[in-house]
Amino acid sequence: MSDKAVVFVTRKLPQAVEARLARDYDARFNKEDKVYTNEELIDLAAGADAIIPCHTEKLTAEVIQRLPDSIRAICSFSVGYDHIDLDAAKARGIIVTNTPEVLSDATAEIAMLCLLGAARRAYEGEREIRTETWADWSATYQLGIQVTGKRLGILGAGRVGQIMAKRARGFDMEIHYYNRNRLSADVEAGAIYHESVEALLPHCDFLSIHCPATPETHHLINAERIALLPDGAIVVNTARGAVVDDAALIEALRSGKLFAAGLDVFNNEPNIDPRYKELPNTFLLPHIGSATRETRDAMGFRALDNLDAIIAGGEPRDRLA
Ligand code: 8YV
Repeated sequence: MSDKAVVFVTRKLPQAVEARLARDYDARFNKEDKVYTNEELIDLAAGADAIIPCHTEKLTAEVIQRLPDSIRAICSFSVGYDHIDLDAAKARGIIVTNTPEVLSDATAEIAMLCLLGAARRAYEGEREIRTETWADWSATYQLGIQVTGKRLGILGAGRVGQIMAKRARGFDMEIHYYNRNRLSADVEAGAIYHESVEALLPHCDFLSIHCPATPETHHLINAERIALLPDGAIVVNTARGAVVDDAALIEALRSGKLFAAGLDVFNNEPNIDPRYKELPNTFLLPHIGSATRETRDAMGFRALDNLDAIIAGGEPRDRLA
C-alpha cells in the first residue's frame, strides 16, 4: 500500500496538474470527465484524505455531512466558493481552500470581450457571416454603441474588477465603482466611488458585474435596479449567474431598456434560460472566464500548493474554512 495521501479529483484537470498529482499523491482521476451525482461524489470520496472539486460539484451542507470521516480537506479548483457550504465544512473540521489571484487577468479579458461583443453586436455579425446572410454594406447597418470614453460601472472592485478597470482605461472609459469597502486612493486611481449599488447604477453606460454569489448578492440585479441604469445601458456578467434575476434582465433586453448584455455566467449552467439564446442583443459565452492554458495550469498548481501545505500539517495560503 502506498503511503501517499489519497486525493479524489472530481473533474479532468490540465495534463501538467494531473502529472503533479500522480507524482505526489495516490490520486483518483476522472478520465471521462463525467459530472458526478452527489451519491457518486460521496462514494468516490471513500477513504480519500482530500477532494479537489470544481464549481460543478455542489458541496452543500447535506453532501458535506455525508462525506467520509477520512476527508481532511477540500481544495477547490476555483476562486468562487459558492458551491461549498463553508459552515458545514467547518463543523466537520474540514479545511477548505480556493485559488484566488491566478485567474483575475483571464477573467478580466473575458469581461472585456463580453463588453465589446455586446456593444458592437458581435453575435449578429458572426451570425450573418456564418449563415451567409450578409448582404451588403450600408451606412446604417448593424450600428453598435461606441465604447471609447463611456462610463463603466464596476460592481465589486476586487481583483478581477480592478483589472477590468485598468483594461477599460485603455479605452478611455471613466470608471465608477461600488465595493463593500472603498479602495485606497492609489488603487482607486481616479475611479469614482459610490456608496451603494443604487447610487452607482445611474452612472453606468456599461455595468460589469464582479461580485461573488452570496445570499446578499442573490438577484441583486433585478427589475428595480435595472430601472436605475441609463436607457440603452449594457450589462456584462463574468462573475456568477445568481447575481442576476434572469426574468428582469431578459425583459429589459426585450423592451430596449438595455441595449445589450454580454454574459459568460448564468443561472443553472449549462441549462440556461433559453430566452437568452433567442435575443439578438446578447453576446453569450459558456463560462470560459478562466479558460486559458496558462490560467488553468496556475489554478491547478495553486490548489495543489494548498493541498501540499495541509497534508504536511501546515497552513494553506488560501484557507476559507
Ligand atoms: C472556473 C470560476 O472555470 O474559479 C471560478 O470561480 O468561475 C471559473 O473561472 C471554475 O469555477 C472552475 O471550477
